[in-house]
Amino acid sequence: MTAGESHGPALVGILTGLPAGLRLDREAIDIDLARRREGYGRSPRQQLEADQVDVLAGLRHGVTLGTPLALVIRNRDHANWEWGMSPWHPTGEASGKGTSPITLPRPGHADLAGALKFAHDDVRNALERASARQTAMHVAAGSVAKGLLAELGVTVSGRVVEIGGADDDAGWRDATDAARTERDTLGGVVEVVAEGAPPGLGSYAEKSDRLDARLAAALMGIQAVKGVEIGDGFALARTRGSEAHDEIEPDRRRATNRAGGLEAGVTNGEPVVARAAMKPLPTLMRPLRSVDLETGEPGEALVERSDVQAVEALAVVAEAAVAWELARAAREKFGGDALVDFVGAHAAYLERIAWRTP
Ligand code: EPS
Repeated sequence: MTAGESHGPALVGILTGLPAGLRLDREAIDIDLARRREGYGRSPRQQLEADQVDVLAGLRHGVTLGTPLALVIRNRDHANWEWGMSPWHPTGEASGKGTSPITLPRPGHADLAGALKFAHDDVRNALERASARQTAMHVAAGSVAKGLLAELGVTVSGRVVEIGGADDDAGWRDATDAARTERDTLGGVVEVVAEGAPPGLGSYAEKSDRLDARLAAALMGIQAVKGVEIGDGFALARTRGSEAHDEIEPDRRRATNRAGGLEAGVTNGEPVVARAAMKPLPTLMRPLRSVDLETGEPGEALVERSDVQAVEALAVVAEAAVAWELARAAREKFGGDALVDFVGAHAAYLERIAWRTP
């Protein structure tokens, strides 16, 4: 569970279900948080934030206690919004950012639907929580999940596939530069691969147990994601069965992995492969048509500092989302209050199915 507004005092996360005895790697969490900020298309906001995690509960001397782990990441930018985003009724003269209400919703952001749904007169009350700023906490949680998965020999890594239709590093930069010059934004595609997951994570007992469904929900839950596919996904719909499925070799491994490591919502021992498609970001420096919610007059949507594209950040955030879901599935399968029980159950299971991780 997380809480936090983009320009409020802090992002908060409470992580439950971790076994006792897991040593957290503080540096690894900071590295993941820095990776999320580093993309070429990010806004100046990213130089402002330090994104360091403080732990408030659930950890002693760097080791989990098997109790809820409480994390906080403070928003440095809040200093510029102290009056505008004050949790309590602000005192003194209005100063800094966020002091006047926003009434011109941006197409593509939470602005209009959020203002209508929650009866907000100021669109800021909707956009602050919907903002992708909260992905910083999701990355911290994903980093913890990766630490747990590492105990089972599972690794998870995300990468950019496309930005603005370009599929190599130089093309991404050119496309980002062009969009910046034209005061426009871009989207893209990322891929996450998890290696070393044993067969048998997830289930087909109920549709909500299916790990592919859970991964899709986790990825679709990330801001600006409009499409998700597992393995060859949509391309499979255009092939024949004889070309679509991954034949089983004598050692029970597969020569191909079109299924993306998931059959019937259960891992099959091959790498888990998921892709997510991100739409172009909705805050445009050349704004689209909108309507003033106060006067009903046509107008131009809100313009404020934003990213040109955040696809590199999505690769890190998607990696965290996949790690979190895999860790949850592993906890369901192997249980255990203490890490030693969890790891032991995994080892016993691998022995029963005579499965060796590569
Ligand atoms: C975002 C708008 C921008 C992004 C933000 C997501 O915020 P700001 O207006 O403060 O520059 O920078 O992302 C982050 C702050 C972050 O840490 O990822 C939005 O509207 O979703």
